[in-house]
Amino acid sequence: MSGNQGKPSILAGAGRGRVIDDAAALRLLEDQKHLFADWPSVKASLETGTSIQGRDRDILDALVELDARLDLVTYTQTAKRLLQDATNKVNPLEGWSPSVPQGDLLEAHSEQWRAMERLGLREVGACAFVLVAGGLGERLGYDGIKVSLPTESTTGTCYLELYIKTILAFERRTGNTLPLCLMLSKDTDVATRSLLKDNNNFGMRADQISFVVQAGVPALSNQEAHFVPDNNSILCKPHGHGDVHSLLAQSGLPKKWLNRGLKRVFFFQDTNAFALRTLLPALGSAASRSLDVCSTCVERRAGEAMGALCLLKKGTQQLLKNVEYNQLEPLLLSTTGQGDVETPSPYPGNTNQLIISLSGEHGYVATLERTGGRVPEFVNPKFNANRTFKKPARLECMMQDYPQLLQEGSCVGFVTLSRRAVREYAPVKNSPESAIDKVKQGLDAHCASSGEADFYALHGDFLRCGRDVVIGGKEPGVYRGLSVEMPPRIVLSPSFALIEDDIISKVKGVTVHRGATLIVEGEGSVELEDVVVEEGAALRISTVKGVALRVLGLTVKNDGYRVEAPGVTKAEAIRGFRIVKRDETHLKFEEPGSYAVAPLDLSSDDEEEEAPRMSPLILGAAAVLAVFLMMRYRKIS
Ligand code: UGB
Repeated sequence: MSGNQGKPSILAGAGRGRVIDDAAALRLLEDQKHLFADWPSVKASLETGTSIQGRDRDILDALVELDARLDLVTYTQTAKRLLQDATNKVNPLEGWSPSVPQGDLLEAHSEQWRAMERLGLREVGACAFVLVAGGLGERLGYDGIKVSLPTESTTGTCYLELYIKTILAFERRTGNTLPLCLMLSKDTDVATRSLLKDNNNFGMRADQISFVVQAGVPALSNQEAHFVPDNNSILCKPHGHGDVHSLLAQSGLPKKWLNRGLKRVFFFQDTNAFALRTLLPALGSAASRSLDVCSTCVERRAGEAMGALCLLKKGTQQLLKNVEYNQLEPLLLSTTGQGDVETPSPYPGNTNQLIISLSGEHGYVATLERTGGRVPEFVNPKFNANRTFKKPARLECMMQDYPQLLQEGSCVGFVTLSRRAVREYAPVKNSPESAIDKVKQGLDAHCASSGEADFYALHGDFLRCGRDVVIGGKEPGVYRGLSVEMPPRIVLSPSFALIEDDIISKVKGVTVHRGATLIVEGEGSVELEDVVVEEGAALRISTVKGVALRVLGLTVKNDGYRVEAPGVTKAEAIRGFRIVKRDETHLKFEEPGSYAVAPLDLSSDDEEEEAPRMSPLILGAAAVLAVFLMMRYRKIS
């Protein structure tokens, strides 16, 4: 893998008065002579050590900067070899035969799932978090940074806020301050840092958050690995999320985390709102099996843009590997004669959420020290009919190829998470147009509107862990041409509940009808008993730290929130709708203390009396006071 490990560039001083006589340097520049407006003059300046000016000098400077960072000789050698293979349709996994690996399978709502959640909650206090967020949302058709996208439009909480709020909830449950590292790129760096700054890091301390920034690698226009001029410089493209390992190795952060007693690192991606919710059962599974690396998987569909975990064998060699979605078909065709055609696929689907142990001989720290975190590279050129490139390619690498750096004796595994109501994985990757194509192929849409519907479906299914919970039906809708069934819009903050046990202990007899909205937000502890949110109505419960609230026997009827045509924001445009608050019942508690909401239903059977009725709420408030006084009396007594 490329990387110059800080060695000076063999091109240093080129065009600036230094004689370049290093054969490798001259060959490298000769190979890229198409970049220069006047190669003969450049060549002369290299041989004589004269300085040149203008664009060609800028190109030389750009090559020097790239070589100092990447070692361009190795980069172009690797590129030529891989591009040759790609052009000749050589299957990089030639000779490897795939079989279905054995791993843990956890079903939501099962005792085994809850047991793993409990263990995960104990272990999460020793976890560091790494979010790879360097990718731009090209496929999504969204020009902003993906982590600023709302996970749902009811509260508008964006991905980065949700991730940070969940880590802070882990902290409150474990008492440990936990680090978050973001891998950014030149495309996402500035915007992500200002999103955090503008929102006061969403409540996280600044010293908890660190950044590593990936730089691009030269784009390649053909199989000779010719670079592409870009004005007075060289066109670079992202090198892939695999950079995270070499950048963390250079940062020294993993060692610091290990020295302060942390045990594992959790790697996750930018637009899967379920990522940190699925962490706990997966972490329990990884810890219970002392895995050095654990991949989190879900059931996979044929042809899905999701890698598949395969146990690959070649002679005596054996490897548990994520076979990426562009490689799976040729591998299966060449070995089983059948392509990637089965749904569900026998091979677990890689959600690219990795749990890696920090310590030990096969731990992350030792492995990074030994390998520099340089995971294998690949190329994925797109060809025209005449085998020329449709668009420039580049060397890429993937974070899930980290296990290939491990040595004999390491323990690599996976856990498949399954939930009947909704798949434990709802990335937002596709524009509405490409989502429509995916659905036509029988695949999940994985776009903003379906991601939002899945979010509500998961929270509704989570709420069902409580006794006698009823979640109303879905409302069909068509958004930007895509049919999406919208469940009741339930948003449960991570501090309300993290694991099924939390719901079981806090929720009983709750009904959220079709088209209704239930929001439980804030850091207080909330219990719900016999609460009904009528069709289309909205109940919002907001508490601050130190609030203990019981909501008892409450029926909510109001105009609620409505799904309406999108407004002007890009986030609404890619969704095809917006949510508008018409009315809500908002129980807001901003002072620490114990509270209960229990409206007395004075509506007696003899309705015809038409007695002047005091609004239930006033009565309710009186009840609150009464209960409050009683509890204070009890507390005092
Ligand atoms: N990313 C970076 O930070 N830097 C980069 O250079 C590129 C990406 P994509 P991809 O979710 O189902 C992955 O583009 O790579 C970040 C797995 O490989 O969304 O096509 C980017 O910001 C695949 O096996 O996905 O596919 C984002 O957070 C499967 O798991 C993340 O990397 C697939 O994700 C992923 O980038 C999936």
